[in-house]
Amino acid sequence: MGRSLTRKILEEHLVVGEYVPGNEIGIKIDQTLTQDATGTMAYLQFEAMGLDKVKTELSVSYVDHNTVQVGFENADDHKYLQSVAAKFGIVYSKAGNGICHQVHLERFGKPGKTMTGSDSHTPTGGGIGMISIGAGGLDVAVAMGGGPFYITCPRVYKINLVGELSDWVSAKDVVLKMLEIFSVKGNVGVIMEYAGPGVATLSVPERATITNMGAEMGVTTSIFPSDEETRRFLKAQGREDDWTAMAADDDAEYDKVIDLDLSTIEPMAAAPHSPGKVIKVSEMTGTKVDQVLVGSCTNSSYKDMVTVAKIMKGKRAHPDTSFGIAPGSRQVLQMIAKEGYLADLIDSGARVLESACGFCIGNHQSPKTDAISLRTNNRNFEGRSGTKSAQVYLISPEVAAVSAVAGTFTDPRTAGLAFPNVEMPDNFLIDDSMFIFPQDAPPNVEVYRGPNIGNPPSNDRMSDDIIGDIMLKVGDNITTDHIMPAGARLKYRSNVPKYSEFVFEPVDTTFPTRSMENKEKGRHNIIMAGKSYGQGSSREHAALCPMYLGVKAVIAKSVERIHAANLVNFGIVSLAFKNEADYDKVDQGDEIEMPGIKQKIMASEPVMLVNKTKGMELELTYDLSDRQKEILCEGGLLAYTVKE
Ligand code: MIC
Ligand code: SF4
Repeated sequence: MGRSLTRKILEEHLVVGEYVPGNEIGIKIDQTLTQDATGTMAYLQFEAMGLDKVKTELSVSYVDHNTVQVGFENADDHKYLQSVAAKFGIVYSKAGNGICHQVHLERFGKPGKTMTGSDSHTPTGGGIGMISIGAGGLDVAVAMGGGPFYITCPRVYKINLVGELSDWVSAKDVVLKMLEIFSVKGNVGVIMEYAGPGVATLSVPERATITNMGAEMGVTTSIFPSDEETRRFLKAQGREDDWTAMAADDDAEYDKVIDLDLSTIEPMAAAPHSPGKVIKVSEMTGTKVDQVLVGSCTNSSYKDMVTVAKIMKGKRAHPDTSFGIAPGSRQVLQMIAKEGYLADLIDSGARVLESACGFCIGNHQSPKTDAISLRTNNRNFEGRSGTKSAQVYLISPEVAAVSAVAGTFTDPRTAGLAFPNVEMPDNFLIDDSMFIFPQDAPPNVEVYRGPNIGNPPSNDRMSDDIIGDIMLKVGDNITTDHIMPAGARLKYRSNVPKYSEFVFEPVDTTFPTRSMENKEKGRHNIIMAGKSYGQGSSREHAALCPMYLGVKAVIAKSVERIHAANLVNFGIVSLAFKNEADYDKVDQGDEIEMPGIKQKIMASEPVMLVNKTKGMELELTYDLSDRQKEILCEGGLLAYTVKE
């Protein structure tokens, strides 16, 4: 039996374990990326490891999330990141150079390589044929230090693409269709491998739109083969030498195969408040829209922006609709400026936003109360836009543009417009002057630390028993945006004590004070949750800040992959009820004991939860590798790594 493309790349990089789906394996990482909102912690942790230089082929530090710079904090962080990059041999991408995933695809992505990045949309790199996986900052720091990166050896699904997209239907609609099929949960431990004749009809940035939003399905990553189209893209980026052909064997084995006929897909949208609530745009036509925003790492490529410009040319955004565009990279911005498309967009009334994450992370452009906002990004969790009552729909650039003109939700197929056929350029504009490349033998670089930057707090070694209280009980689908909000709070990412004041802010503002008080009494804090806890972002602060507040355990029906790894990395035990219905037998405020938990976990024995308040005992389970058990015992990955 032949091998899938996923298996080929993973086997070539395998350093720990055996390629058996479900097993924990360690792989060698060729490239890493970080962004500023997770990067400061990742580099503080890297510094704590005491190495002189990164050991990867390439590590890039992007500044794209916190570029609003209200107050000194963000700018201080940028300076810290720049100095640390120079010291440890990391490429630094200055603020204004663009969104990490878009820029990395343009300038550094290489077929057949492995990458991990401290951002959940790192799978964007799958569009160019890489195994590119999102992780917490600490895992990325370990990979920068040359340590293996651990994942569950995946089950691989083949998505066999056939046919061709109709006019006005684009890559965003393909991935929304995928979300309709696979939903946002139940896909942990899976890699989606795209194949089939339909692949050749999609350009690399279109493929990247599809792999980018694989993150919303909760998969480990998604990947496309590297073919002639990939070569064409790399050649146009002046990097043809980086190209290699990569594909699965014809007789490759897969855990599941589904056919997706591109010609049957229609313009789609994800309705509030989940990327998994997929509907057809035609169901919404006529609904008034208050805001339309085009950008983010999902849909901000040259092709996306030119498509929007061609639709908007000679027209105007509706007077009642605020219309903004954020090109994904400086390359895209420079090209659309030089080719006149930017002028068409400005003429149409577009607000030109910085090439950065911006609106996608709720850093600005929060819509009005109860607004209907149409956005080309990938997440529409409640409140993520900065306005709790806003109804955010995720749509394609084509739907965005026609709806901005009409002022209502519009199916582009019925808008009576000529289809803007945008060709991929033969040559992209190449100007790498906003990267700062490290010198081979850097002079003594002094690392800059502003007053907002503090060393990450450490955890104690795991205690023998957990004796404490259920401090919070939440339901299904709690995202990391619920646990550790970004937006206006993003500027405290480098200051854990301050940022911890906002843990669970959208759910229960009393959580931090209650938890701190309980911790000071010497009791342990426990969180209880339903299904798919910790979905969304890779932000390790969603584990690090609860750790700081004394959280020792999370009992959930299920935890999403990156968050589960982050919990272990910060010494928080993640448990589940043996009998899921026991979730209803424990309430917030209940006094809990887990006697001998440390010894039981080390001996792979079941853990008992003694509910002192209700006078009952319930059995808990856990799914931890031997390595993860050791990490928990040490109180987290940093202590474990430094000890090794
Ligand atoms: C996001 O889209 O939620 C973010 C902001 O890019 C996060 C990273 C972060 O919280 O810094 C992600 O996707 O991992
Ligand atoms: Fe930035 Fe949004 Fe992409 Fe996250 S999803 S990396 S915030 S553009």
